[in-house]
This record gives sequence, structure tokens and C-alpha cells, in this order.
Amino acid sequence: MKRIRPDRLNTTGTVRRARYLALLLLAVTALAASACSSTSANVAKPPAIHISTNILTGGMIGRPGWPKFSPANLTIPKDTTVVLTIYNYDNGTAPLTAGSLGGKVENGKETVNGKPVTSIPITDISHTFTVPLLQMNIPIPPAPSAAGPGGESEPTVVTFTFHVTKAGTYTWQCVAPCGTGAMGMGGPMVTPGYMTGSLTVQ
Ligand SMILES: [Cu+2]
Repeated sequence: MKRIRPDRLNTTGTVRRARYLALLLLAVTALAASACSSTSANVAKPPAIHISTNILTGGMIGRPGWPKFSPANLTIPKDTTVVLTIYNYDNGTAPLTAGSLGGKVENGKETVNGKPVTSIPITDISHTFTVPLLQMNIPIPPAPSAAGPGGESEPTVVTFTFHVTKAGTYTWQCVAPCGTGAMGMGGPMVTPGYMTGSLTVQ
């Protein structure tokens, strides 16, 4: 039997341990470097969350003059890319007053029937999904004009991609005068569940 001298065993062990530690250090440094680099392909982004809502005409819900977001209360996770799809079945317009900024897309990216837009002419607004506390605005053009028995059409499809970092419950409001009364600001405009509701970020 070959004898191994205890001092050699000890030396070999020390060298191995040192190599192992050096390799470990290298691996940890590489990991830290990749975690810090936002451009690294190795860093997985959390997948986008997809949610949707519909804008129904008053005729569709048996309450003429009362267009409605359905659902009107939405919940999303914070720190996540969210794609909100809005199907607008309402072919009516509710033009904004001259000089209004409600036609501008704010704090997110919008498409209308698949085409990117940065604003909608204020004369061609049907509704908006506006969250003042998040400086977020989604102007929504009307559905095409061919109307069904309840005033419904094929929907205009709006997508809005956004990201909220701060948790909370935010009120959204349609700012287009689509409601009742001389100014169009009554009825559904001031009734939660119709043209105002909540966006909960948690
Ligand atoms: Cu509206």
C-alpha cells in the first residue's frame, strides 16, 4: 500500500480549496455582473399582464343614455407591464372642448385597431380612460358606424401598455362629455361603475 505523507495531503487539500474558492468567487462575480446589467439577455423580465374591459352602449344594457365600462373596477399588479385592451362598442362621439388635452395619450403606449397612436383628434373622441393621479390618459375613438339594435357595432379595439410602480387604489374617469344633462357631464359620468371606477394596483 502506498503511503501518503500527511503534509502532502494537507498541501493538496489546501490547493484544492483555494482553487474551489477562486472559482466560486469568479462565479459569484459573474452572476452579480449579469444581474446589474439591464441589457443582459440572461435577465428575465416578468411577463406582461393582459386585462380587458368593454365600453357598452346604454342601449346594450337597457339603459339608454348610460354608456358603461364593463368591468369598471380593474386590479393590476404593481411593477409589472400591463396591457389593457378596451373594446369600444359605442359608435357615438362626445367631442372635447377646444384646447382640451384629453385627446393626448399619456403615460403609456396606445394602439387603435393595431396601429400605434399618440393622440386622437378631440372631435373624434368617444370616451377616455383617465387616471389623474397617475397622469395617465387613454383617448378612445368611437366604434364604426354600422349599429345593431342596441346601438352596438363591431368594437374599436384600443390597447394601452403601461406600468405602475406605486400600489394604491386610483380613480379613473371618462373626461369626454358622454353623459346626461346639457353639458353631458351628468348621469353615467358621475356614477361609479359607468364612466368612473377604480384601478387598484397591488
Ligand atoms: Cu365616456
